Amino acid sequence: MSSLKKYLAAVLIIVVLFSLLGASCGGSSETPLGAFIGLTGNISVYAESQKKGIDLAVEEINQSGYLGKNKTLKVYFEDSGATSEGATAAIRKLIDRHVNGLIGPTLSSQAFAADPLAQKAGIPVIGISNTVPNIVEMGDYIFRCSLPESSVIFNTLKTAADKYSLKKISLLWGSDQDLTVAGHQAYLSAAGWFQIQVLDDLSYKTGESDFSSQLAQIISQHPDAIGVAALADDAVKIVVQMRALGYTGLVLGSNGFNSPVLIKQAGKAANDIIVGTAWNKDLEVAANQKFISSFEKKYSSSPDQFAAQSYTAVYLYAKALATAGKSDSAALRAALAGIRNLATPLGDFSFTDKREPVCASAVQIVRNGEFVILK
Ligand code: 1QQ
Repeated sequence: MSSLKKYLAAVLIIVVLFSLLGASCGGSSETPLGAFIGLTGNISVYAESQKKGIDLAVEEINQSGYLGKNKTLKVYFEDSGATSEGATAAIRKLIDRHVNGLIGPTLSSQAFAADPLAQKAGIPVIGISNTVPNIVEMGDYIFRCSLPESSVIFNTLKTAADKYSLKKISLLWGSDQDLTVAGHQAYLSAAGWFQIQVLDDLSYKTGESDFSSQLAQIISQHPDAIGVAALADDAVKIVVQMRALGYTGLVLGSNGFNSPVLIKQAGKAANDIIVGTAWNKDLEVAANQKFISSFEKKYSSSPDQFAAQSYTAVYLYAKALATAGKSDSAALRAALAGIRNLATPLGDFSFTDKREPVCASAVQIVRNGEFVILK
């Protein structure tokens, strides 16, 4: 080898060594995460907010140097639509991309189909709007920061019953979706617990758009409130039709009601809807007030529960990355499982030993086109 070649080879080796050393000693690194949410279809009202919450959190974390010098996050998005097949296709793409952590999916029914793939791949997944029982039980890589309907609806009925002396209610629910079946089940058990009589217990199927026969039957029995387990698009039709039939009383909602889009689309018919939530703008903690003002600044609109939960999920990953000091999926999983009392827009957030969320919750009522806390 000529001395020039030797010299060039030596320079090359030194450059490679320095770059390797740089990467392992605080050089720049970007942790890839994946979000699979229903950006199209009838659940896009939720997923659009979820995407905004994620984008805002990523921007804040990367700009503030939260993860340390030159360490950043990137979230890849895959649209799941509203189906289980869509969710499994979307999660597969993200697993193939070798993301270190996952966020989503929007619906519980999608989580039942897709989360086992994350478990099998050994990649943690945080549900941001899955409220049906038995989600996290599918495996130790599965977490959620969304409160289960069983506890939220229990609180909703208790708060409403105390405030309005409810003695008898009727229920209307979607019989072919996991979350509406779970919402119905939660209302039945809570009503049993508080000794509230259930007069009519009627269901509908996805795709139905005329609810007048069920509603006429329910209204004829004069319940003190009507409990409805439905996604926002059905919920809008149901409340508009019940008001058109002359019902002016209380409506008890479920997690699908937690979108301001429902209030916008149902207009005056939405007044006196009561719904339990994991997040409210009036939660007076610093992390929430900061979230609300940054959100309003970035998007010129107000956040909702779905944005607050997705934003929180990104911070949960950031906290886990900062604690673990490494970004492989197993280390992330372990660090997530150890999170206790993290200040978030959902209040002080912890995971239980079973990877369920512990955070604030509230019961809201729609007054003059706005969710306000029911006291
Ligand atoms: C679930 C839900 C939905 C309302 C989220 C959009 O709570 O599927 O569990």
